[in-house]
Amino acid sequence: MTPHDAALRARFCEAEQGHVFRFFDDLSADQQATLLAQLRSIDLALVKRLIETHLAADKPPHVPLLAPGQVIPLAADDAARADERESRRIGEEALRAGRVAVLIVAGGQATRLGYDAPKGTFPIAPISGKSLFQLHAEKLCALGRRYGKALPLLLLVSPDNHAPTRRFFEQHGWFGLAPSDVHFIEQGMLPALDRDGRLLLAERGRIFLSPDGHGGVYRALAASGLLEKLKKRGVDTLFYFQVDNPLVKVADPIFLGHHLRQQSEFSLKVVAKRDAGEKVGVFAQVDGRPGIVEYSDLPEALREARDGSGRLLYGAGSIAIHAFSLDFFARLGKGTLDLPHHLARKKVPFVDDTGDVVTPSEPNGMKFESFVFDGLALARKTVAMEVARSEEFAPVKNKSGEDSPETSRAAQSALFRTWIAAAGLPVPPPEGAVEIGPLLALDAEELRARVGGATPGGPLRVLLDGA
Ligand code: UD2
Repeated sequence: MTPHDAALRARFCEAEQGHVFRFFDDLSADQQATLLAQLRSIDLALVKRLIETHLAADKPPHVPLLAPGQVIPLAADDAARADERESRRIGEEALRAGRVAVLIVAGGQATRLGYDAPKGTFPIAPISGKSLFQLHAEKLCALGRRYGKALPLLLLVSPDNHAPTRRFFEQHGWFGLAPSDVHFIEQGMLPALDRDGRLLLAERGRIFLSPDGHGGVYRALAASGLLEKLKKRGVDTLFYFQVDNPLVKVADPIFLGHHLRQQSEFSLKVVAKRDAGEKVGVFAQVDGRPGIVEYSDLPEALREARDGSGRLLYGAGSIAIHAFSLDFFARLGKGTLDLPHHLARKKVPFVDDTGDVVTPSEPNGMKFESFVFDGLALARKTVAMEVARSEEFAPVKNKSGEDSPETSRAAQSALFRTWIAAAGLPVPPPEGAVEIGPLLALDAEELRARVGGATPGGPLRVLLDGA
């Protein structure tokens, strides 16, 4: 052991984490090097803070004061529609000027879907079976074509799924994007702790680490050096979404317009929650600041509470689509404004004192993640805008049931059917799958402009990719 490594070991012992060296002397040189590298990446001061925050029994949890948030409702009258047109104009102007980059968070582990590859590679288009990544990338290509300016694509990946994600893009010719416009940003990893606040070993020579949450994107992006490059290129706005939603209107100009007109630093889209139990965070005032309260943190009574007209009082469900100013990202990325870490109790296989791997039947480990939306409280100005679920949100979360591949494909087909009707084309029967590729049309108006009035000769499959 070098003096440097001995000092590292001393630091871990001092922090009462010396057990991670329990099997060190029996490891091969390579295994020792791997373990030391992992240990060097662990921020012991943060581990100490996590223990103090989440394990100290004498600390009652903070109960925030909640009130419903202010949301721009769906445009329902002429004035609102005129305002929407003005926002669209401003948003389109920004897109034509190349001021917008797209950021997709795709570093998660897709555990609930039970899919053993990066979630973005999951086949989701109703007929072609195009992957989530392909649909998102094709939307970027179509936008670049429409506005005459390519949009840089930033992908948040984890050290676990970085290589397969990059390979997927390479193998598919980057889905038509310029490789120099696609940037992979690796997020950080955090250790899990047992009930006594001790780091868990996944193997004798390996600490259990997992991605640090999408809140890690602020720091990861700042550390990547990309923020400066984007700024030089004239980008000042980021359009953010989660990889799991094939219906996202990428770089929606109306949303971008509202965001820019109000000089917002952090904007978000919401939908009316399907029901009180839907697993989405809600937009609210939290201790007097805009925030999103995660579904698991919303007290039952508030989850069910309704206003005079019977609508859920906390019904503004976040669909995790945001616009950010680049400057806000830079400010948070400095790391001086710390986001909280949320705790999730999970079953974490671990090596016990005798060196055997134990697979627990009950949650034994505490995993920690920071959330990007906790940044809302730090934004100088925010805008929340309601959108129609049927047009913008059909996520793939679970293997079956709600928010599954089946419901997502059905929602895509249903939306495309409305576009076909609006274009004056014969509408396919409700039970069949329908698909309109992003390269043919990004929305109903574009479809109408391209094929409206024409009667397709064959089945609607001909509409698939006709770019
Ligand atoms: C998220 C929101 C929820 C709602 C819903 C809408 C959180 C905590 N909750 O729920 O309020 O808006 O989405 O669909 O976000 N990811 C990373 N790195 C990580 C962890 C996650 O990139 O370390 C990505 C992941 O790849 C996915 C997204 O973040 O694209 C959401 O993660 P999730 O599946 O944990 O969140 P979910 O669906 O429970």
